[in-house]
Amino acid sequence: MKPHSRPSPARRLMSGLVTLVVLAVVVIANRPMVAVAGEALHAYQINRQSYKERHGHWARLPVPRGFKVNAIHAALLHTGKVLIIAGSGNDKDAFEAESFRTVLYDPRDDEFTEVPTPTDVFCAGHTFLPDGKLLVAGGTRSYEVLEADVEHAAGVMKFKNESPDGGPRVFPKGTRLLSATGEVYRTRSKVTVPAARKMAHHGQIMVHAGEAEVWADAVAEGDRPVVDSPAQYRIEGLTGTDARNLYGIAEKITREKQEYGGDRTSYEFDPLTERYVRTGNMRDHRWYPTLIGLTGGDVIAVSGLDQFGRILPGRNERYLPAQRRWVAAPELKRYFPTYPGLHLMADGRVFYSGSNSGYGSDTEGRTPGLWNVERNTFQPVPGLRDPGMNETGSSVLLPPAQDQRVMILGGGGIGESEESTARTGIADLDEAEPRYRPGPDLPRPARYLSTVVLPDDTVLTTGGSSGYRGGPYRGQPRSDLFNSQIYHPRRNVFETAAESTVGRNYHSEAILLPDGRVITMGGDPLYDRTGKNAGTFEKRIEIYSPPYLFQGDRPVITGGPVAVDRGGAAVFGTSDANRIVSARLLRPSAVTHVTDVDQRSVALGLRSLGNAVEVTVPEKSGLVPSGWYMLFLMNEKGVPSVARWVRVR
Ligand SMILES: [Cu+2]
Repeated sequence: MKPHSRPSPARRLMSGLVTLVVLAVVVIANRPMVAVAGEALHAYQINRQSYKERHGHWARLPVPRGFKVNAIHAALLHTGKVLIIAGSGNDKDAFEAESFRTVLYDPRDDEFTEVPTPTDVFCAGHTFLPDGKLLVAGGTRSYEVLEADVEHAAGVMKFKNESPDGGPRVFPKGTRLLSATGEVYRTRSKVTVPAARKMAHHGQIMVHAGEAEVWADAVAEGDRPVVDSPAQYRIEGLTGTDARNLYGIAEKITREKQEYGGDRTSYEFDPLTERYVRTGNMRDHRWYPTLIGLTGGDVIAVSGLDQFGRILPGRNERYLPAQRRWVAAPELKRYFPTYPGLHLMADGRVFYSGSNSGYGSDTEGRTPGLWNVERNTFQPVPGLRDPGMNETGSSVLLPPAQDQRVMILGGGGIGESEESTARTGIADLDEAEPRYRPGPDLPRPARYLSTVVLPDDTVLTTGGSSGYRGGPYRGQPRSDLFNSQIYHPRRNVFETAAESTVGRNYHSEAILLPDGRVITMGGDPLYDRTGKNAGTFEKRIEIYSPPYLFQGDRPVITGGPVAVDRGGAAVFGTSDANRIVSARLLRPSAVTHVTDVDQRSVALGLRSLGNAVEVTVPEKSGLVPSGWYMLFLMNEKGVPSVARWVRVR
């Protein structure tokens, strides 16, 4: 992408004037042509070299017919390909047909390929492991049922087994339970109830009943089978001691909305074989969990809805990569809303920015803070403006990661609130008592804003909408945002970038490509253009070329090692070593619901060696977690090389 040389200012002014005069003549001669002329003028302006140099340029990516999927998740693999995961793609028909999708996109030749998707990974969590595989855990076990569609009252039935003898008991799907008033309920799936356990407690033998939960639906329609308070239910067909030992208990049986249910399937996606490989299941079912790697190499899964759509009450768990299995982590009990925005800090603590997506208590778990995952203590980080507007906001570890500063951008009120905010806040987590300080406001209030760390220590922010899922905002039926901006941390300002042409709200994502461009995908509006009918999922893809790609020649990395040690140095060949002013390792993104725990940019020590540069990698694993990175070299004009993939050990 070598830009042509710039014409002289006088020539550019002259050609611009000629175009304007021509356009003016067209407008005057033919009034209905005004709109067309306006578009032509806009197209002319954004395609000028001088405009691209200042604001960058957007282009549509043609997607072949069979590969248009609902991009719910996206991750950049160390093979250079983009993993785009839909699962059922928020499409109930696809879910019921078990049509789950994943595609790979290769930005080097614009090729798409299909990947078999074994289960519904829609709304799973994910993060890269040190070996470059993508851990994907959770997903969708059941779709939501809106209140208006609940004809049969339903509830979660807890089967109890008081008998320590006779082993586990299995009850098939459709098992009938009876209330004291004679109402009948049927189980939605098979349930296996473990035997009771005998435990010695202060010298006494105590019996703990075995328990297992299952959805139960009333056989009769309407409100009569609704039960508002906890009650016990008889299992039809049991007699004698069985009838005494085995029974059901439900907190309530209602006609309320049934939330999405989580799944506990877990995979490592292998970038080399391009396949999902099963690992041990999670301990809990999780829908909307955040996965984050810790300094020791373990990953934790945080928050999520369980298989009955209930938010997990602080139960988090740990993945042991060497054993490919999940273990309970009661020592990490802490309540967060779903998809919490978490960032690994240099000292191993986890910063919860406050941003989150979708579900959770109005009050609990909403305070930003530093989570010490060794001791399970939490230091609140105060000072954030609009503290009630973090849902569907985004947060990012500002570049370079050494600064230890996290920025939160936008967000909205809890639930389907129409409120949203333009505020940003920045917390310097190196301070002993860190607090959020105001950052510059976004041009417009924004939810679902994507943030992408660029190799030149800036952050692209793009997409989003002011209203809930692109819907009504201040009297307008649709509220997608097309403005993009680039945040400059050193100067603490947003600079206007070229406007995107596709609106992206809920279920959208943007990630940095190894060639320095940014790909944007997805968007899941609640309504169509008129605001009256259901929206359709946005399947178009755009690619943004930042201004640094229009400044002339790019540095070239000609060679170097595939792996480097943390704390060590490595030499990379480059033709113009004396022009290289900075080197950065960018960890590839793995993003969903604008939550990108992985992305970070690490500054490297740099020494010129004539026809090569020597770079030094920082020592702290909290700063440079083990894994694959993109090495970018930047010249004195801020132009990055195409990245070279390097594994940090
Ligand atoms: Cu979602």
